[in-house]
Amino acid sequence: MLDDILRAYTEAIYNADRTTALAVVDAARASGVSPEDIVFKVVIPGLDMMIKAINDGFDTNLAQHFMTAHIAADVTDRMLAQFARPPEMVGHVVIGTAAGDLHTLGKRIVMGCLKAQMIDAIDLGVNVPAERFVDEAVARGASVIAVSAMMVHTARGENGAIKVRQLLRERQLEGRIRLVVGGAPFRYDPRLYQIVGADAWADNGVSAARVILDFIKEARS
Ligand code: B12
Repeated sequence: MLDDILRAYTEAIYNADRTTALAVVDAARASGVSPEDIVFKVVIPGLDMMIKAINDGFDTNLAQHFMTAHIAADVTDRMLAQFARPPEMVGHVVIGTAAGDLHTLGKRIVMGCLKAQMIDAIDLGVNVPAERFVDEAVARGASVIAVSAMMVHTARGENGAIKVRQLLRERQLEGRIRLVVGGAPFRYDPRLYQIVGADAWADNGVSAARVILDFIKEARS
């Protein structure tokens, strides 16, 4: 039965069809499938299939990418509330857009991908000052700060990732907290992440989740 549910769910997300994806999940719950099975045997495998399609260069588009992450985050949030035992998060990340930047779409996709991988992604919103990234990361025990910047001046600017790096260094947090960046300017110049002092970058939500998960595992080992 789970195979049929996964097939129907995957078809819906490939069609960027949120209504059908949620209906598949609701029908599965009504027929007795547990919230844990929905997350681990439907949502995450569905996301993995989309990751594979993107990596293999199949003809996936932004709507599919966006809706997959969005639906995954939505369903995961709803199912987590129904878990028999609270699930163990694999780690914590603070994420936001750089100071001066109000673009939200990319960050939302990344968050969806993180949540579906059981990563506690704490959304600091848009136009986030560097100090706040660092303060919140410390307060929330996050092992990764994720900065999204869509414009050249917010990606390279003095108040963005460069300042976050400076603060991490000054407060001697570099061994504990990794800095990951993303957004269009990093795609145009794949060396830019090093120039702004980040530990890594990723060009989409799926690879972002992979890079961040690797850093979380490294911090736990
Ligand atoms: C939509 C959009 C807007 C919308 C934003 C709506 C919203 N709620 O987000 C609105 C209309 C509000 C807007 C405003 C502006 N925009 Co605008 N905008 C865009 C546009 C068309 C698409 C951006 C987008 O959403 N892309 C889709 C998402 C999914 O892609 P993404 O952000 O790259 O995210 C993916 C990856 O980069 C990665 N990623 C993203 N973040 C992160 C973070 C981490 C940690 C990791 C690992 C990965 C990662 O994963 C994501 C998912 O796959 C771009 C053009 C373009 N083609 O990029 C211009 C663009 C970014 N905007 C631009 C400009 C100039 C502006 C304005 C200044 C315009 C104006 N004069 O007012 C304002 C700036 C407002 C501000 N202070 O931020 C310029 C920037 C130019 C530059 N070189 O710096 C662009 C490039 C357009 C252009 N060609 O001129 N914009």
